[in-house]
Amino acid sequence: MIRLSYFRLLFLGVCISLLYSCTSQPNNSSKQESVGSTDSLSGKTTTALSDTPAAPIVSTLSTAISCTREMLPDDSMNYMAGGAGAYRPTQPNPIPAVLPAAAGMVYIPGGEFSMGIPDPTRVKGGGKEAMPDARPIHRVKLKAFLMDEHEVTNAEFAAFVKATGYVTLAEKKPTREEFPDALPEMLVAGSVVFTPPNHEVRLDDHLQWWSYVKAADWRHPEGPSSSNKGKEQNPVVHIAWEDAAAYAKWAGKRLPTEAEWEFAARGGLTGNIYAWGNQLQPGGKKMANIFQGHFPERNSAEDGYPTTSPVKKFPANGYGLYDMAGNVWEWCADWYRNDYYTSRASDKAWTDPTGPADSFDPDEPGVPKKVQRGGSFLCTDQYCTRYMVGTRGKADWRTATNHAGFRCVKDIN
Ligand SMILES: [Ca+2]
Ligand SMILES: [Ca+2]
Repeated sequence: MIRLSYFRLLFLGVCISLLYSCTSQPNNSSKQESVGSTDSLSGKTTTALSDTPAAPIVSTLSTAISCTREMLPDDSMNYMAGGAGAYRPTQPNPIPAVLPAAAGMVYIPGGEFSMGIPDPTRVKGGGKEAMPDARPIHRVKLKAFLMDEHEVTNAEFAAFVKATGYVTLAEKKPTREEFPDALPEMLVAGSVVFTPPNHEVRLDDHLQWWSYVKAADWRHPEGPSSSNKGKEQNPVVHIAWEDAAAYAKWAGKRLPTEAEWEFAARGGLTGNIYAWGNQLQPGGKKMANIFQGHFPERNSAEDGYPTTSPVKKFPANGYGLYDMAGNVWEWCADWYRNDYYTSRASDKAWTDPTGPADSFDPDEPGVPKKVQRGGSFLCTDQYCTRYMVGTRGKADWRTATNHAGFRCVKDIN
């Protein structure tokens, strides 16, 4: 990225005239020490009081930050013209002197923040989708909670299966009752796998790179001849929503609401495009496992990972959360409706929202969908820029794929 001082000075001049509410305040939040007696493989946790006093959560972000910081002048103006002026400062709740904690989880203070994203097509690298489902930007207020610092791994999920004998949806043979029109050969256990063509294709038909693969499941992420051995620290994949919810319940946790997920992903910042700021690769540094090359046929994997990466290989955000952009999509508790944010159009702060009562996606009416967030190793500005922090994803809640997993949250009693 070009980061010439001349442009930065010019950008500052532009922003002084543009910014009114699109700013953050000095952050007074705090970072916890990891304490507790949780077995990191089992995922089971017990909330315990840390005897470690609170320290800054966002220690490097204590100076004033605008939602257009580090943008070039055109991007800054276009971001504001796209609606970024609706952002108001993230205001975290007061931080207790002694933080509740559980091993492998981080304290998210909750508070008020502005949720959603301006039209990203206006900014460099913003992709081709205007994403109206993520507007209007609206105000949300949340209680504090704990969140897994990383996506649930294969090792953690294996411990769950070992303890419970749980069988995922992908491992079960689909029934004639559920799919009355399916051909007999299609009624086999399996899951959806990214199977890229060997040549350039139009991007208007995702079936050109997605296939239903017999016997693909969390132990066999690319199909029966593949294995997750050696990938114990990679996020588990081929997880339907009910599988994620079952794991969360066993672990004494739950899936995050969409609002909790976004608050956590923003890491204390206000209105930034990414979980870490406004440059996809600040100083040339890869910040997330996404897709490089030419989608879908040529994955150059310049970030080191053509598929999933072990968790925590890329920098954490301001709250100490890893892979909130990319690696695998993460299931949220909420149903997906494309018009849900429209119902939030108000100056009031919506308190602890849990999403709409039902699901509707005009792209596939009649298919119940849950929210997924954060994008995956397949996201690129050529096709899907949903590693941008305010964007929304969705998926059939009974479909598993090899680029979707989850992480959990836990209430603070
Ligand atoms: Ca990658
Ligand atoms: Ca992720």
